[in-house]
Amino acid sequence: MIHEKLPPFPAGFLWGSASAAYQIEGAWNEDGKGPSVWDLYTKVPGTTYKDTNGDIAVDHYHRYKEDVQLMAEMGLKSYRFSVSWPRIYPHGSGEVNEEGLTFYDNLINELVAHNIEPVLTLYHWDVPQALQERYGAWESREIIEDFNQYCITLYKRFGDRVKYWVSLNEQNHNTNHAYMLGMHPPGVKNRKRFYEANHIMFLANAQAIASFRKYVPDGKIGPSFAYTPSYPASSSPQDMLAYENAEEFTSYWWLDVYCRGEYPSIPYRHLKQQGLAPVFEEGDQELLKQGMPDFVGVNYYQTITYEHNPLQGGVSSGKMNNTGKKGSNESTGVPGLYKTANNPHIEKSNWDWNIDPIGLRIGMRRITSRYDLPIFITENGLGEFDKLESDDRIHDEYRIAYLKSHLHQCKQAIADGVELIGYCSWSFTDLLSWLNGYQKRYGFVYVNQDEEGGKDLRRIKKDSFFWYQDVIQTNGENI
Ligand code: BGP
Repeated sequence: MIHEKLPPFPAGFLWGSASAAYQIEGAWNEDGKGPSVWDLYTKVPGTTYKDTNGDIAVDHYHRYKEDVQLMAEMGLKSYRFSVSWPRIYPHGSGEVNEEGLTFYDNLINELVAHNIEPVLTLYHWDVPQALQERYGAWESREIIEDFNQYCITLYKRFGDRVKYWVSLNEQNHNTNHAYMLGMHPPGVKNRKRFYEANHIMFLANAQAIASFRKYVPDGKIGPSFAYTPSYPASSSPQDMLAYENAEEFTSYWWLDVYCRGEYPSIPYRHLKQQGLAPVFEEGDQELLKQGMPDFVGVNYYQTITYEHNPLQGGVSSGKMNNTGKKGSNESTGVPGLYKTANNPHIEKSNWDWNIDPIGLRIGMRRITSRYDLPIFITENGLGEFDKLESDDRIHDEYRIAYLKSHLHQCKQAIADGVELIGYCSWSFTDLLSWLNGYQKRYGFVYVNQDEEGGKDLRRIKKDSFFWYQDVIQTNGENI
């Protein structure tokens, strides 16, 4: 579709930016917080880039007022952050840590005082270590009730001021790394356990949404999905089939459950034949149907192109670029289903992520056609090396170009008929990347922090800060 004229962004559009507790807060063992799985995992040598961990991160816990001040100066309309579960329940369940609740109370009040809509993520990967030890966290159905209780505690405490909620952040990405690639805690490589843990997470997500209806009846909730729309490497029927497989197994497997309460039938049957399909217990189907969201949260960074992958001798997992050395990414796949391929039409970042703004429009259209739900972009951004100049400036014109081109495609998608309610860039300040340390930066605000530590953590506005400030002020008129 080529539109002669593009409509403006809707009034009240949630111009925002995002973060996650583990990546910004630090204060990992302060004020009664218990450890999360990440607090332990990152201390095992070799698990992260240069063995970085979130003990200090960018010290947002102690500097949240300064950070919110910067958000207000920028004119942000919304700010997405996550609550650290072990800060609220140090032992995963049982006794509530009042000091943890107070921290988020203060943060939320600060946001509201500056007319910034808080968007609260309930789970952004930092499950309490206590639950990992007690019953294997997401591998036990016991977690459904513990997660539900934790969510209810937050609904009751913050539901009066927080109207936008994200249930689970990137369940797909997190479980893929945790149970297939062995790169997130608990570091497992087992397809059966991957599908079982996912099923339990789907149930926990549905239960949390069902409770939300009771406690925050005027609020809106949805999961944030790491959506990486698929392309075929060529028009050969074999590549087309690989692309269909990829879209079913890497996208609809999650989106269908979130938005329809059902697994897509073709992949489910395939996994069942292989003995890998998740086990349904009585009541599961009904519960999944209770988890229908108000919006689909989309975290979009790139598209991925797929090609035929033979069953015998096909590619499985390959090396991932976590160093910023362009070209070091290797093909990965599932033999008999698909493998990733290079897309020669698309530029790449230094971490080999495909820069594809039109892919965002394509993805949003696919979601709209299939589920007809509003979309909230809860993450989108460019991770790159930034250079701090001697005059304390950061000229990140590459980030401006990235964000501008993606926002332009949002406008196109709105013209296509996508109901887009908001856009949160990733991220507001620079922060700790789970596996890539501090050198892969995403923020509008530079934080003087690196892998070696010991820096003063001061905040410095990048050129993109002023650019986004203008975008918000003009409601995206010049995009
Ligand atoms: C998403 C996560 C974020 C963030 C982002 C950038 O998958 O939800 O927490 O980390 O990706 O990823 P990375 O830090 O690996 O570049």
